[in-house]
Amino acid sequence: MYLLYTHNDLDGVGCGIVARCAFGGKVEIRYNSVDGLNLQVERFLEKSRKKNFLFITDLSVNEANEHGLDEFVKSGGRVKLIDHHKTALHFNKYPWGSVQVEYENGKLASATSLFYEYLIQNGLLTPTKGMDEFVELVRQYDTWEWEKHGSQQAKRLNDLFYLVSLEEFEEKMTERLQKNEHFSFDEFEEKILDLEEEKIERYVRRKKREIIQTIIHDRYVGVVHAESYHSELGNELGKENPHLDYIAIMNMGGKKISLRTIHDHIDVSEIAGLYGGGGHAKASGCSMTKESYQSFVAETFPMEPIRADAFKNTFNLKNSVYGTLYENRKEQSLFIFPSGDGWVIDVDGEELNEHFSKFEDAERYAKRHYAAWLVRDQVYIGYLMEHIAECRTKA
Ligand SMILES: [Mn+2]
Repeated sequence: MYLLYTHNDLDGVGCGIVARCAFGGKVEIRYNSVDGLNLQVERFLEKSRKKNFLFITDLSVNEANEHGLDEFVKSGGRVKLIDHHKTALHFNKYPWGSVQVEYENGKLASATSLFYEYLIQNGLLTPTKGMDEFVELVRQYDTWEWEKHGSQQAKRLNDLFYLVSLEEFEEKMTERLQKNEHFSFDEFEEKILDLEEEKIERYVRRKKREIIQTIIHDRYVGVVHAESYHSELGNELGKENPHLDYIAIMNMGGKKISLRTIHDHIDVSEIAGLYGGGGHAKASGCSMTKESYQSFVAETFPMEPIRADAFKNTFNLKNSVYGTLYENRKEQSLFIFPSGDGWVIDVDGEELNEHFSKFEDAERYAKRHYAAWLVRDQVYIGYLMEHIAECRTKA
């Protein structure tokens, strides 16, 4: 009998699906949260079932279990831990550990792709085209590569995973991979995925109006409250507000915080680490502690959300030689205009000392320090008219 203890996300369940394809009913699969795995392994070690072969994928164990498993293997037990998180690399010192973050060609690995290859190499599974395609979609989703290559199929696979129950997903996909030559969605799935996409779009649009800008630990943060669609939100809000270092998503009911960034110079796993959490450089999370509640929730509660830039303008445009107008919640007017060989910012009639070589840098400054947004044409024209009038009176 085989046992598989794996993660309860798409990559973890992808491992479950290839295990089903390889072992059929001869594998017992347990899907775990990051915290749940250690309990599961403790129980396994208590029983110390040497007849079974234990696979652990997409997750790693704590120190006590690490030693426990090593003792178990030394006394004849069979274990294989396969993971792709860089925080698990130290398991490679054990003959039963196999952790690989990326392939030789520079592509990032996922637990499903590593486990699939392991099963093939050990003669436990015969690869098929359909399985290759499925595993690649899981890998692209889990490593964020789908974003770069715009692989909607990978994104939709993950959406579908959350639309049906975990058990149903495992069963359906296993059956499909065993039957069909190529991997694809059926007509009904395509339909519900289209509906889901529209729903996410509406949700994200609403959340764009709720984002609060603040500074925590010297980083500019966009704080938003949301129960679901964290990756879509983190991505969309991050792209819409590139002046923010990262986006923090509050799940009050679950008492959890998700952190997302689109920037390469920010590592949100370090920020999550400050509050006892962790994860990847671009996506991480932590529990909501008293301390993080204070900074992210209590202190931002009285603040007003920032507005999105006006997007239908024909006159008040970014990078304009006539100047570009911004405003903020304090009703300050920020006018960015070219001066000399660069750009300067005028705040309520006072020119700032800072000089910027690019418009984008000036705008970033205005958005970070003043939480400002691009105003509509109407406001811009009013501002210009007023200033012309002022010039006339002075003359
Ligand atoms: Mn993974």
